[in-house]
Amino acid sequence: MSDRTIKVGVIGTGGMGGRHIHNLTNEVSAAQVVAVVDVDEARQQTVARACGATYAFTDGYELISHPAVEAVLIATPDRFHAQLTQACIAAGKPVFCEKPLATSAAGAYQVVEAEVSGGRRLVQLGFMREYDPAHVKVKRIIDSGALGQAIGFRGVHINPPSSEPHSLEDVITNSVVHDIHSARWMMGDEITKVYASYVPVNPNQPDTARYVLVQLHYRNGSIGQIECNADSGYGYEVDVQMTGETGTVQTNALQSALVSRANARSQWVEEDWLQRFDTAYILEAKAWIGSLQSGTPTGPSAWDGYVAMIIADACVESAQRGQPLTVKIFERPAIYTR
Ligand code: ISE
Repeated sequence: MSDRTIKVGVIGTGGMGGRHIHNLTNEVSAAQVVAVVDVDEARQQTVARACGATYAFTDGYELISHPAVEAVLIATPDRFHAQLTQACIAAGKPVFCEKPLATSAAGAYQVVEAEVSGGRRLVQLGFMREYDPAHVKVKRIIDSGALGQAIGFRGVHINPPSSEPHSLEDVITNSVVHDIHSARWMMGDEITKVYASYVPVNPNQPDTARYVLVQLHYRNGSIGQIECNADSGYGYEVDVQMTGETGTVQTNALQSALVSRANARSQWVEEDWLQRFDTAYILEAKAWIGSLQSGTPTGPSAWDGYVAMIIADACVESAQRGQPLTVKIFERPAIYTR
């Protein structure tokens, strides 16, 4: 394990990119943000000054090929993820890519193909629920066998109030994709069938989604369910529950204190994922930088991103057709050991 500093370039300095830059600069002593990219030049300059980055560009590909950049973090809008990740692989640079890996399974597969043909794992994907202490506790208990064999997964995902209607595709590939990954990771098994249903924002806009429910079937005979509210109107919550043969285990919906006052009980609800998963983002960044120091890849892989997109695509199609769909998962290439 080396303790050398890893010089990171970050593409995208908005909400998520800004948080990653903050964490890499202030929470991960072995990381140094040396370059940033944003099409918004004013923001790019402000962020570069604040984190001490020497280089600032408007073009992600310029950052990827810059010799001062050893590793890349991608936090752009989803539609740019796959191509930028492939450029990092082509340059032989380790890359942390925010989820989703691509906006379709076909796009995600191209990343997997590029990584496999290079013969080594370079990609870590931002399915950060794997670093959330509440999720990790549930996973440990289920994996310990204390509740017997796991037979059920339940994921509840409540998004903050939203002023814009979201498309069905967007809700599934941007939000539900997290729960799809959690469903695979928690159960330690593959999903073989999905049945998705949804309520559009209004009946005249059937390509929008306000609320999505997905039923899952696993290869091992277990079943699962994902509920996603795209516009809660009140705050942000993410929880998982696992059912075992002899008991259940679940994350605690809210971490805040329970206040009783004037004949009422209340609890503060987080505003968004940056608040709810603040610790997870720090632990995720530490794990990524640690893995670059040790040379041992860790965390969710491009394969996980690809499989999640196969299932996400199937959910979109299932919801549109109103029918359950069988999902075919291909053999996992040898470079993806976990
Ligand atoms: C957002 O992009 C995230 O990644 C959050 O973790 C997720 O909960 C939210 O639904 C997404 O829109």
